[in-house]
Amino acid sequence: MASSLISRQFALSLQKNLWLSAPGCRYVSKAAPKTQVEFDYDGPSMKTSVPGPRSQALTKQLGDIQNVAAINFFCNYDESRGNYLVDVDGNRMLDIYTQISSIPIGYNHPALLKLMSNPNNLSTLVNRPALGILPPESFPDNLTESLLSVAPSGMTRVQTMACGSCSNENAYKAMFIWYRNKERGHKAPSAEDLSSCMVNQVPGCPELSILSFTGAFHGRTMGCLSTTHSKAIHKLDVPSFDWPIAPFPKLQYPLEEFTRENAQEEARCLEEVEDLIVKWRQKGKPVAGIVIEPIQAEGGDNHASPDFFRSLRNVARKHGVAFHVDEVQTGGGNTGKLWAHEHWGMDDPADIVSFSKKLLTGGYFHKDELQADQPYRIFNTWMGDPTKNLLLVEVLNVIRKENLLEEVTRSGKALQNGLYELQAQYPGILSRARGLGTFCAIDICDDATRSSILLKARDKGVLLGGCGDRSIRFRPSLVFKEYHVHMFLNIFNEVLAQHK
Ligand code: PSZ
Repeated sequence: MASSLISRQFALSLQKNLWLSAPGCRYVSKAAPKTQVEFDYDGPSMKTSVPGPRSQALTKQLGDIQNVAAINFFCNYDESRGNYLVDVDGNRMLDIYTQISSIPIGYNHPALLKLMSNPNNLSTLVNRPALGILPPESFPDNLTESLLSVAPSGMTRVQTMACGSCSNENAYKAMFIWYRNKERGHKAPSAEDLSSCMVNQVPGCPELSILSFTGAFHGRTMGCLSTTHSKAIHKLDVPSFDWPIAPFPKLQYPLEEFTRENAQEEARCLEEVEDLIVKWRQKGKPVAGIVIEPIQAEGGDNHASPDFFRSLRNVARKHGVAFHVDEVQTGGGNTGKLWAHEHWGMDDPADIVSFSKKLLTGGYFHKDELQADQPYRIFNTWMGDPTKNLLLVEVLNVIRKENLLEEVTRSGKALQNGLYELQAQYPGILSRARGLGTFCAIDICDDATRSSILLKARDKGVLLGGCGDRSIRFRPSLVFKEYHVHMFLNIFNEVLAQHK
């Protein structure tokens, strides 16, 4: 099947461009020439409104088995290519949401199809190992070629995991274990430690905390959820740890125009972080770690300056608190760097950096000191999947060979400029355009208008996502070129014109 996909794509790339800018449209973004994206389609092509009849029938069928209220539509992953997701009704959409920001180099990239059709990789696909006890021979080399080749500055160790939430869950555990070992002077735990932990009591289960920020999203599992504060529905009815929550800076955009006001706001938040660390120590629930996203994604694409993060990292160091940077959504290249924290320009940016999504496997990098002192303290059956590392090696090769981070920076500029222009043209609808690379967002006047814009854009063949109370976020894959940006801007303009 994989090889038939490869041969078919050449035929598909010859298909006629079905997308045209609407006549009479005031704003027409200048078309950039299409560059070598040979595995891509030429534009959206819509046959039905979305979800179409086949999607609706499948939703009904699945509805007898699961809750389907969140399902948008069903997909045809065989036919999807590059920047285009094809649905089961034959609609082909320009995908600027990419499976919640988790497709690194587009759908069915030829390099990945080739890799998966190589018979030498079959046993990796078929036999999923319990990695913590029985890894395959190729595993150390594979980690070196994939994740370690992009390790954040100062980190030489990585632990793979299955998803973003379980990466953060285990990163929190690593911070607690590190903190208690420090407190015990690296001595063996006492008999009381060992017996009390068996019944969820102190001192074995200590009163420690993780400091997080208002608006943060770090996952929905039990531990992570105590540090997630983006939407009530994520948290409702689930018991939570009583841990400190510091204010995340509320900045004014464009950032360059409000440097003084924003610096003041960031200083206020940093002060609050230090206050909380002191207060929670006094309260008997010391902060063992701080967790933060380089750009708060689910919470509404909230930015903070490199200065803020550098100072925060120093606050953590000063108080003996671990610093965990959650790059689950920001990692993988969308910001124009493989890791968003690279924009801070630090040699020692963090103690732990967690990832998932575009990195295909979950996991976290960590400093040597954050390695658990004994086996089975950070452990579960799968602890990642070597198939994903195999794919990641190839993804990183493509990123390097095709200079995709430079491309992202270029497309990002075009996207940001286009959003500024549209914002000037539709001041009643759009505000607060912001972004780093193609990791962009814009606010819509209210939630109802946002929903209507998202649906109309989808019916015109553009897939976007929301975040925060009223933002639209842009999360294309790394093969989203300037050509695609202009195609998107023209369609978006048509949609906005209908809302004026
Ligand atoms: O609704 C949801 O559950 C969503 S929508 C987007 C996400 C989750 N993102 C996942 C995420 C993240 O953005 C950050 C910064 N940290 C952790 C996670 C959790 O990753 P997963 O979903 O793989 O468990």
